Amino acid sequence: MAYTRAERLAIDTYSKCDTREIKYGTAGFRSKADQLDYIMYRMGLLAGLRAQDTSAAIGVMITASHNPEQDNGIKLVDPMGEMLAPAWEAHATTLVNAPDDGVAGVLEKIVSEACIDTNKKALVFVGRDTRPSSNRLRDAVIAGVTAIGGEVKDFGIISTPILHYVVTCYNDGENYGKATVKGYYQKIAQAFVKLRSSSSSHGNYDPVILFDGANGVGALAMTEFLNHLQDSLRVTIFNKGEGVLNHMCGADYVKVQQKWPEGVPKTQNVRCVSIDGDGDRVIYSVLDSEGRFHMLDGDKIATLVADYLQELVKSSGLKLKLGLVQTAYANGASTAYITKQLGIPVACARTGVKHLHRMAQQFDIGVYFEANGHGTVIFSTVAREAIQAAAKAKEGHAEKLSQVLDVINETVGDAISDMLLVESILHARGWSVLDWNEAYTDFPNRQMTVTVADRAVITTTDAERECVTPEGLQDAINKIVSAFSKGRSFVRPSGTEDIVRIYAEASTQEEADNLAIQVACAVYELAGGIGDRPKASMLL
Ligand code: 16G
Ligand code: MG
Repeated sequence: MAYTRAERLAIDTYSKCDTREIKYGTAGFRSKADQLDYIMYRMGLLAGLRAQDTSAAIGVMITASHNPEQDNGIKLVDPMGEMLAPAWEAHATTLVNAPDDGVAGVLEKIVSEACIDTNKKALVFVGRDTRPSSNRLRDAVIAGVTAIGGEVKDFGIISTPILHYVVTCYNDGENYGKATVKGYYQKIAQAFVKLRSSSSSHGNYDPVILFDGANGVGALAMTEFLNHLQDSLRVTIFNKGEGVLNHMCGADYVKVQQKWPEGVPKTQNVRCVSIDGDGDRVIYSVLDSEGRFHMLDGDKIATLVADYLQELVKSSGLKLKLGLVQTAYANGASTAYITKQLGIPVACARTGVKHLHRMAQQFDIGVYFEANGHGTVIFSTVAREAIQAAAKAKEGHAEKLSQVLDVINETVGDAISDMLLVESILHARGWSVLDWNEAYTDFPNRQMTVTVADRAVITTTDAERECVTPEGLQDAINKIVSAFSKGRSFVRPSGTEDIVRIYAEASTQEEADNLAIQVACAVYELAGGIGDRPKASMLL
């Protein structure tokens, strides 16, 4: 097929406005929204080819997640809800970096390299977040898909996990569930309500929740969930869209700033559930009777979930290998608790859900969470079948385990499904959020960022825990860390922004702050820092 028409549109309507080389990053392309039109158009073209390549529907999500409202981004979803395959990330990068009059050539090259039958149907599912720019960018994606003769099913404003869910369901012949937005709400909500009615323990559990919707799509999703939850939870939704998206609220703000979100009343002893701008991350927090702030992040959720699932597996007499996947950002206290107290194996993956997801597949039951609240649980086919058989035979808690399985959105991290899972476990255990928080105490930690001329000079190994280049940087970090009690620190180039990230952990907050500043200075000196030298006022 000649792609003359596709190239014509690339030149006339979606002309490239950027000459910088850009790369399909951790979660696709992300930048200021006004620089994205040509990228969206080209990703529409690519999604169409990928659909022909896989003979399946491909998902396109338009969102910049927790980034500021003026940003936007795009990520492609492969047939079984996974992130785009690495070979296609490379195609995406090539296509986006081609000049306008090189678009047809790149498309032809992809077709020949991947041996694509271009007569095949190309079906693309498109979803978008609530950003004002998402509407326009959606049109650019549609223009791309249709320029190569493909067809679009536009799901409108939906959360990222809903898009992953409908793509998966459609492509697996609706085994996993109905491939509709309504089907998503119904499956997860019904499983939750059923699980709750079969569990009797209440103890310190209280169904009252303050929900921080980050002024984004998650607030809409929670509103819809409430229509299906039959009053099992008493949720009040704040930051519904009246304020600016992700601004001083939402999961990323609460996690990084370690602060209660703006816009949510400071009611003591009532938990707040914060989600991010596209509804795939969740963070819990609470103010205790003295008004002290406690945060329960992805690590705390992972430990709660892994511990509970392990208990259900054991009591059902099942021999399934359960493991937990974290990243270098996992608090050291959580890793120690999981391995020493719970006896559950822990693996460490590079940042980015796709890396954790792949590593979690080595277990029968793989629990994976980033500290930032992004994660889920995945079950192998063997595990799923064993659980279902044991549930039928009414062995131990197998029935409960099979109900838990239905509350989980396995296709990708899903803030609300994760929240419902946490609520199910707290309810079953009869725990308040403060009871849950007592499992272990986080080591004080701090994050910082440094801007350098070229962040690619920093390369890492050992799941980003060690720097390979620039020379001398890791030695410098080791030396700095050795002076701190219980010190740990690592640096990595961000996959979503043009910055280097620094993480530091130590036995007091003051030490963690100092450690972060010293390591940031080492990065600044050895990796070509630009702008102001790192100082205390730049701590995140
Ligand atoms: C993206 C990733 C998230 C990761 C974050 C790291 C997905 C779907 N999302 O949001 O998992 O934690 O990037 O950002 O993979 P950074 O590279 O800027 O630190
Ligand atoms: Mg997100």
